[in-house]
Amino acid sequence: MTPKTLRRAVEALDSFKVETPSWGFADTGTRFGKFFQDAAAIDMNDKLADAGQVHALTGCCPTVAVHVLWDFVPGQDPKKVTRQARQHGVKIGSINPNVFQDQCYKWGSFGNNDPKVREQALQHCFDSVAIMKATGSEYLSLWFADGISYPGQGSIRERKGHFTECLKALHKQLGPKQTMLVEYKPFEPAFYATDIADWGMACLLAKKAGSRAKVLVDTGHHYTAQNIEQIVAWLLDEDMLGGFHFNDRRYADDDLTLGSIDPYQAFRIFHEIHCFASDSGRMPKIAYMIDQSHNEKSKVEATIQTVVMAQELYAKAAIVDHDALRRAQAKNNVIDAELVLKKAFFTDVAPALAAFRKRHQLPADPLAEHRRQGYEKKAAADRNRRRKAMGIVRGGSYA
Ligand code: AFD
Ligand code: MN
Ligand code: MN
Repeated sequence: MTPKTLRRAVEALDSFKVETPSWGFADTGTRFGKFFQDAAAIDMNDKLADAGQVHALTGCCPTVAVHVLWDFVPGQDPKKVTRQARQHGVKIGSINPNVFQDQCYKWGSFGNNDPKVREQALQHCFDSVAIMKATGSEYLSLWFADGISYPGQGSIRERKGHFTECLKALHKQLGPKQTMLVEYKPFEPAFYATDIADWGMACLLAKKAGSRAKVLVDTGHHYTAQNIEQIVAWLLDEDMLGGFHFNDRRYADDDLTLGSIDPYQAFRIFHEIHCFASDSGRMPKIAYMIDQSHNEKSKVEATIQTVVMAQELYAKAAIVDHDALRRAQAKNNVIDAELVLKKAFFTDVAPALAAFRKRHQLPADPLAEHRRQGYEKKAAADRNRRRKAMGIVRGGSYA
């Protein structure tokens, strides 16, 4: 790295923050089964302790995304969770309503043809906005499982109308410093027509909802051949990019750790953002968040791995020589233009990560330090003991 690229990379790392998901620390699985981990978080305090450990080691994860119903049991004071977060050195970040698990949502939430169910889903989202006010959260992160699985099952346009009305009503509840993020997903659990299936639908719905609604790009929510960075560039240009849910995927919404399958794609996404900032002279406000579930990998280690990978790819994208790129593009020098990106992508940014960590008194190798501390072993022993005392029995045969 030259002194100039080192400086650019460290400056980028200083400004890069990524939010960890509370649900990434708890027991999860697939629709084929759950495989439990001894160190999996039992309750919100455990999740915040794990998130605190990731932030203490990486220095760039000050906030934790939480899921209403999973993390805020009805009647629990959100301010208590806010205090717990502070005790672990983190803050509550985005609030994720849950309008996809209750039995009443079998035929959808905002897209349901029963106005009473739509009302119930809307009320849950209003309650989630109230939680935002208590936790001081800036983002309401909306994902809907809504859709139809068979041709003819429902009216696509009618459902679009219901979503438009509900998102508009929800937008009215937001405070001046709050933003709602509309997430899209092509399929799963609906398998014929998901109501918010792509970035265009999310963008149109967000625009109709109001000025504090933006689009959330979950990197796992695209068909295999889709060019995600092209979507990101369009949303940036429309000032409609609200944030990301980062994960990697081989086939669909696999929720694998970022960069485990295609690190170059994540680099290209970050490149579009740095390129926009270079062209426009301003870095847009973007909520970088992780949305992964760790079934094979141990949860805190997988989260540390993801965060370090995100930092590395963000720093690589930050050192692209935009002037050289523009010159090559102006002359249609295809290979030279491509080599500008490749040069940055293949630059070893370890010196910048080392300088960033030294500047912030962080361990040189966060994962090694986590293992040296024996955090996981201690957490497993503590949580197994508590599960036993609480009479929690997990697992059991498939039958
Ligand atoms: C699932 C959904 C979506 C959502 C996340 C958290 O596919 O990505 O953001 O759960 O609710 O992964
Ligand atoms: Mn997501
Ligand atoms: Mn997902």
